[in-house]
Amino acid sequence: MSADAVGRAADLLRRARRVVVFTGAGMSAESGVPTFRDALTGLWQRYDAQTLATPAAFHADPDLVWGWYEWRRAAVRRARPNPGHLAVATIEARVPDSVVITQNVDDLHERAGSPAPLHLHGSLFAPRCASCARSAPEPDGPPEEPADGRRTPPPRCAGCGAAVRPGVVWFGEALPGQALEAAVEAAASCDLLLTVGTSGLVYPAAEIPQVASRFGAVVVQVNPRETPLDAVAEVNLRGPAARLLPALVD
Ligand code: BJW
Ligand code: ZN
Repeated sequence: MSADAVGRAADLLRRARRVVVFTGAGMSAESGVPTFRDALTGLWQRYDAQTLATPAAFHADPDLVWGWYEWRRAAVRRARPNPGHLAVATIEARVPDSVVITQNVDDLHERAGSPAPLHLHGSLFAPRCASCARSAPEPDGPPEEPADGRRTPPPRCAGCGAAVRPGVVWFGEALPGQALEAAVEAAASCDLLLTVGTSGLVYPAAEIPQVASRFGAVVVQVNPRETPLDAVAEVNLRGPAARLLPALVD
């Protein structure tokens, strides 16, 4: 990674008045939260998305799906924000007109001090009824780490008695309308979009950097690997978020 590219990106960031930070799973990788598609460590290398992350999967085997998300919720509870999350919060504090848009279902941006990231793919911490959509309390505990793969029956809705489901967006489901609208609007009106740690493969979220570019923003990317977003990025910083983002705000 050339110091020049970092310096150039830092300069663009300093001059920007409206900033969007768009994040994916790579943002939290150095906090110990696995990504989805990385070759050795990605969740979809070890688990089948079709049997865990679709409405049909939950319908077919709610205990399997709920247990898997309980395991992930417990792992995120133990994780801590990394220096990259802190740098994002610093950008927000410096640039009043900034918006954080995340595909992540963890709460590490919030715990690093980002007040209200837009969660395009929902949250591990906002379960709701699978039938009437009433929000449900986050289950207590579990005190000990639930075993990976342990089936756990989901709680029942206090209103209608149906199963409670994780508050995340599964394949084939619509993204939360308000968050998506706010994200598109922020992307269309920013002057710099910083995309961090996303493969840019999952739509419609992957359109966000493309919208920013189409409306004239400069796109800066932080990712150790090539992605389809290289095509719209004016600066590509190839490296890990926890090292490169602090270098951008130093
Ligand atoms: C680092 C790093 C470090 C590593 N530092 N970087 C157009 C074409 C084809 C298909 C579709 C299409 N439009 C829609 C679809 C279908 C589908 C889709 O996109 N499929 C593609 C995979 C082909 N999309 C949907 O189904 C969406 N819904 C939809 O379209 O609804 C239509 C509809 C409208 C109206 C009514 C009804 C329906 C929903 C998508 C939901 C995605 N859900 C998931 C799971 C969330 C819950 C959970 O956590 O279990 O969201 S899938 C998973 O992928 C998760 C992520 O948010 C999402 C994106 O992944 P992300 O964040 O980019 O992670 P990775 O692992 O892919 O990449 C990590 C990156 O980090 C890599 O590049 C690394 O190099 C990098 N990295 N270490 C910085 N240290
Ligand atoms: Zn209900």
